[in-house]
Amino acid sequence: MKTVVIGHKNPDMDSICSAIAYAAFKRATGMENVIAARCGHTNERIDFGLKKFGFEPPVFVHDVHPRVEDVMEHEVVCAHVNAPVYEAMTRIGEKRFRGLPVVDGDRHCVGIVSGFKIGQYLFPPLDRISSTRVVEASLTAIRESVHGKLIAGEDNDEVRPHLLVVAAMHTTTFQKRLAQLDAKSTVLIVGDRWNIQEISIQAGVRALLITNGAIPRKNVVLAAREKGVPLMVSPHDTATTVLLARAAVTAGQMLVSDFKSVTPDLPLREARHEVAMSSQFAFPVLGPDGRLEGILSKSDFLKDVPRQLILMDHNELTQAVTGAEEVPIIEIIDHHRIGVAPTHQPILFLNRPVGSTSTIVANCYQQAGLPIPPPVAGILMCGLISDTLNLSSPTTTDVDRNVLGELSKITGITPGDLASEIFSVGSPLLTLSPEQVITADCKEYTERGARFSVSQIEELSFSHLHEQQTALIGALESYRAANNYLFSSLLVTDVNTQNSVLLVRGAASFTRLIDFSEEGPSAWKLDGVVSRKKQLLPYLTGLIARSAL
Ligand SMILES: [Mn+2]
Repeated sequence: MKTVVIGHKNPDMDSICSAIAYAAFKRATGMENVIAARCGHTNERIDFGLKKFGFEPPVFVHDVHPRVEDVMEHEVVCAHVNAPVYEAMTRIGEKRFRGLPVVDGDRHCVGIVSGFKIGQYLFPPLDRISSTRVVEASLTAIRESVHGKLIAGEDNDEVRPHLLVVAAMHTTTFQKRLAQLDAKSTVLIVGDRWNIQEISIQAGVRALLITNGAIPRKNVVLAAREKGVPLMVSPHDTATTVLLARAAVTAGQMLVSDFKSVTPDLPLREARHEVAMSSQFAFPVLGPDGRLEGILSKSDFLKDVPRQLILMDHNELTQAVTGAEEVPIIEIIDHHRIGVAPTHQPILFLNRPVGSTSTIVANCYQQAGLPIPPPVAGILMCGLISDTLNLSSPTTTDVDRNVLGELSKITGITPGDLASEIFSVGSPLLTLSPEQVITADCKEYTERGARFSVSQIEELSFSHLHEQQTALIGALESYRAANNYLFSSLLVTDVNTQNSVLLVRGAASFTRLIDFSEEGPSAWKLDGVVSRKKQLLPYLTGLIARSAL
């Protein structure tokens, strides 16, 4: 049973980091075969956090619907296309199968050997009953099939029709009979009847097969050598020898090549439909290269899917990995509103109104009395800092503060330092051009006939603002001019300190009214202002009203 610990779709830092850490926690508590997974792509910031503490992004799992490979038989009993059908029949008998897939040297499936087809070969309809005397196989295959020993002459691998003739008659009758046969294709099967043996050697039969383990006389052996007639001895009685000789045909001759196959990744739901519509007894499971990877039988649908889920940082199925509704969910660790679907079994559902799921995972370690390994503590810090904007978001609780303090002790890393590292990665100021920074989140407004724009970006510090400030102001001026605005502005918010810097380019009649303290040319410090809608816009519209007076 594999346990997949997985966060929500469109993963954020918290859902990725908490999944990795919780999988580590479950392993530490003794659970086996636990993996962390994700069902969406990571971003630059997440990759940075993982790499900093030595983790790879978790396995990408886009769909957990039960698939053919989950229940198919992996250890496939199959027959080689050139193997004697007797061998295939033996395996079918041993395993109580109804047939076997047949493969070539590259393990490509060429068909299915069917018990029914073999039955028809051994017991053909009455109008074709004479065909039971013919076996299309090599002499070597016939000898091996009857467990025979070569006494004289040579093995021969040429596959061709051989006529099985049993000499169970008087010598003179036999001579007459032999004269009517094509000696060159006759395999003569006889017991210790030395005169019959000599006659057939002289007639130049294709091979002489002596039954009951009877050791041929010297003169017979010599004659066979002289005439180049292969002389074989079967340990079985005549009736058994004939039967086994017939089974010397290859599996390849007894196969149904018009068969239905399935692929390992086919959803089980679709496979069930296909199987129900077919009379085939089993379905070879073929990989993309056509090689045999498994076999699917109808009884496989009764098996349990060997996979279960632990949902991290979400509990609503709409946010969960595709197919989650068809797989057992054994645990949910979350800090969101509750919208979980009813479950069949009682499960562990840990939902705490704290700032991050990473906080809850840290609590799990603490409650179990297990030490948090420093790399795990590191990514838990990443998840916690990222979800709570380094404890500044209104969702932050004392639990988060305490946990972050503990994690910081374990890693020896100051939360503030880690926060600035995390938020400087993939920050708009570092990854976007000044023109892109202006337009990434830009809103246009009209007030008293004046049009203007207010853009906003969020950073975790102003450390990258100062070096970009001149370029940003230049970009604002171009943007304002191109759109003929009264002014264009950019609010750069430090989500860590909850302060902003406002850059404005526009008519002097407007900008001279701005009464915040200046932070260089065309820049002002707006301490405590983070909301464009609730804080900045009322201020700006107030200035417009005053400038019009
Ligand atoms: Mn979260």
